[in-house]
Amino acid sequence: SPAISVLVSYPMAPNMCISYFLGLNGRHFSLGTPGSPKSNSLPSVSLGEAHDKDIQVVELPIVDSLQPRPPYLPLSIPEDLAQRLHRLHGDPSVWWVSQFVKYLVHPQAWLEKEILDTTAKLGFRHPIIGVHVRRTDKVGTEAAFHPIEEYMVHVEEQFQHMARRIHVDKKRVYLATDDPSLLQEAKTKYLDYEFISDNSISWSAGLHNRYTENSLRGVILDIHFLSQTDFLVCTFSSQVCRVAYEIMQTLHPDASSFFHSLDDIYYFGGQNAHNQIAIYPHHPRSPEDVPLEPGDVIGVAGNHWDGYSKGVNRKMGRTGLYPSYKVKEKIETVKYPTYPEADKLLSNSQRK
Ligand SMILES: Nc1nc2c(ncn2[C@@H]2O[C@H](COP(=O)(O)OP(=O)(O)OP(=O)(O)O)[C@@H](O)[C@H]2O)c(=O)[nH]1
Ligand SMILES: [Mg+2]
Repeated sequence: SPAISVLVSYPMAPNMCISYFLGLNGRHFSLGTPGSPKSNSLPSVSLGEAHDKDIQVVELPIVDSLQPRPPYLPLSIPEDLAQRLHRLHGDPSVWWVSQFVKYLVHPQAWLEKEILDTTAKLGFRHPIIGVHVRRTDKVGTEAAFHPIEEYMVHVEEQFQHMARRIHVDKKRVYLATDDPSLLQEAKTKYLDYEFISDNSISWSAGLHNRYTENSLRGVILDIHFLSQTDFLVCTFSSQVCRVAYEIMQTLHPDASSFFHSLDDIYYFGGQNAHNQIAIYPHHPRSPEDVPLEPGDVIGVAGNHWDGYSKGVNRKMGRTGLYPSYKVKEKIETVKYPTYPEADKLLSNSQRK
């Protein structure tokens, strides 16, 4: 059978999104000559499963530029799993994304060794809370500045919750950041905490060193350790923390609530519309509020984390605030192929 080429097309912007590989989540294929250097010179066709075996070039563009937009992009979930997922997981959409991430980030032997060595070197132990502080190019462009104090309020709160369930021998924080001055600041301000962090990784994450192999290794380790923590305090506007949160889902039955984001709600870059459904009526109490009737569909823009969310009531086309508890998630389900033959292969190999 012909070799398959995978073309990852992504604009060479500084925003080289870590999530580009998750274009795999869709099945948008381009036919063309294998090895052809320019993916956009290829005629693009969306093909169904039945034709997969003849595909020679698989194009994985930035998700935002997928055209036409397939229904199976995040945040949708497979129809055959939906009922069980709703019962077992607080955020079925992120669970589904995490299944792909689990497969894609599986470490090779050298990385596995490096992870083990670094775990020992840093003294990474539980209980531990992961704090990701995204600074440098992000601040003032794509996200606001948040001082360390804002993160630590939530860290302290989580440790207090934790102490009711388990013995907290030491309040440990895994600190991942692209701001190398932050570790010292945190250590000076929070003497009763143990900060676990490799400051040389933060130095390597600066704008001038970022696109080096060493820096890549650093951010991979940071994401790994964040994902291994018991709770994340971060800004979901950063892909770094969202990937850590996704990986975290693969390590627990339901880790959907193991985070506090100072800004965005969870999203998958390039996702299809994220909608909610009103379950209670809302009569505006201020001009900023948007009215709700049960059943109204709201396109959610964000959670203000003060009891209110912001979104557009699609029925009336009006944007405004509404109490977050008055809606539930509207999770789209899509008929995915179910691969019954894979189950057979699995049971055959188990019998051997
Ligand atoms: N080691 C390390 N690097 C970081 C951290 N936060 C950000 N970085 C650096 O910042 C880069 C972010 O890369 P971008 O190319 O902007 O990727 P993105 O997907 O847009 O991610 P965000 O901008 O964070 O949403 C990473 O590749 C790292 O080099 C961190 O906590 N640790
Ligand atoms: Mg970026």
